[in-house]
Amino acid sequence: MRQKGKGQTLDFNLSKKGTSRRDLLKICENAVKYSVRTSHPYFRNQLYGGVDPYALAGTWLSEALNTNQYTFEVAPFFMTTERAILKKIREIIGWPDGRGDGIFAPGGSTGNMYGIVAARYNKFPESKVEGMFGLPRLTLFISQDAHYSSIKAAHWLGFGTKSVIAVPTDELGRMIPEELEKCKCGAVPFCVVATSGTTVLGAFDPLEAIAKICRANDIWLHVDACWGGSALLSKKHRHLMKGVENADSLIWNPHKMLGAPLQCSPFVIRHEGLLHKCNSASATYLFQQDKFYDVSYDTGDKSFQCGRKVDGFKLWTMWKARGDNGLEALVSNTFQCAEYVHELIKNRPGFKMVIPEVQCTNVCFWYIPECLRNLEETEEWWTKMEKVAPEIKRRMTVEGSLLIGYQPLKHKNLRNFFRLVLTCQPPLTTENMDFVVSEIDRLGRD
Ligand code: ABU
Repeated sequence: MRQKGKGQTLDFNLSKKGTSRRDLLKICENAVKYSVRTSHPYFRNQLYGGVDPYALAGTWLSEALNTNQYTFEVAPFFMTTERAILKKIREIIGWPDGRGDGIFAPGGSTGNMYGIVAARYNKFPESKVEGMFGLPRLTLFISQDAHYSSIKAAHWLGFGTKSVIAVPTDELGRMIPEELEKCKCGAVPFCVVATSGTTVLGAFDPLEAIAKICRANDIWLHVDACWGGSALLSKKHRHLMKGVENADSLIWNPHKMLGAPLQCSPFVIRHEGLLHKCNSASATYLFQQDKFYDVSYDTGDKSFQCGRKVDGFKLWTMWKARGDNGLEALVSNTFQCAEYVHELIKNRPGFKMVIPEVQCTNVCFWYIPECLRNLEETEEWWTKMEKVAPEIKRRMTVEGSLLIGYQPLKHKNLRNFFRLVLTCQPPLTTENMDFVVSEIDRLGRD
């Protein structure tokens, strides 16, 4: 496999003979040269970007120490830091004395699966042994704007994607509690996955109202806070997740807004003991109960994985370095930049907002080239408009000045629009926001 780079051919083949140090160095240089600079302030393409330097140092250290996060005997320091950071997260959620349990998951999709499995186990503990045999048909509720991982989980967990009901959302993309109430029909409802910070619009589902419905109907409430969970760190913004303390479980991705290196996905659960009962397989070569130390530090059996990377330490390092106040300042700055750019775009000719207010730190808008301005928004107009974002994206990718994503939102009948994603690293400024907007204007010229 040979790929042509600018002015040189890159050799990706592997051969019997090794490679000299000089050539290896060249390969390293090329890896850097041909990789996307995701830490550049204008990489705003995905729900991650930038890296926290303290967390990166933590990652380098744990990678170099190369251990496995399943038992205290091979990872005493990291098992202790994981325990500490999970407790801190539970405290911030508002669970009394930070009680509960948790585990770092390999990403948000798996974190949602942890919540759904726990919900099923909680209602039907026999499912661990019997699987779906003998169980009634189950129903899982998500919102229309929820992340697709719950649908994948329904397949992987064997109750099937037809058992997932997508509850309608309002104009901002938030689950409508009255619609959830109406949906609770037919099969046995066992879990609602509410979202704090939806992938595209950044909507926060109303957790308090949803929790009330869950409580009244004995339904587990799992919160997918992968994207928006960082709002909990900011006194000014944590109201977006009002009612979160009623959740039974929650997944958060500090590798998204907060800039922890990928991946960093703490899953937490309010019910002590359930995670272990639900997931344990009691491998006797790892989790002997007659060890000489406190085996509650051997948390690996709560996970569905065997080998597990040290993902908690990077977040612990960042938190230790910055403290609650430092993290709050970063999150608040990011929200402020989102509010600033929203106002800037709202009042600028050629830009049209998709939703009227900022919810999380994604800002969604259309760019209207001059030839399409001040015209009636007919079907023909929209057919032309939906080609604009892909073309501007092509131009920005080729120039390399900026990278932001676009997408349609079919269930809301929204044609291709831009989603500008703001994250905490590197800390953004209003000047950065001014540049993003004027650059889109420049790239979008007819
Ligand atoms: N896990 C959802 C992230 C996808 C995105 O960056 O848009």
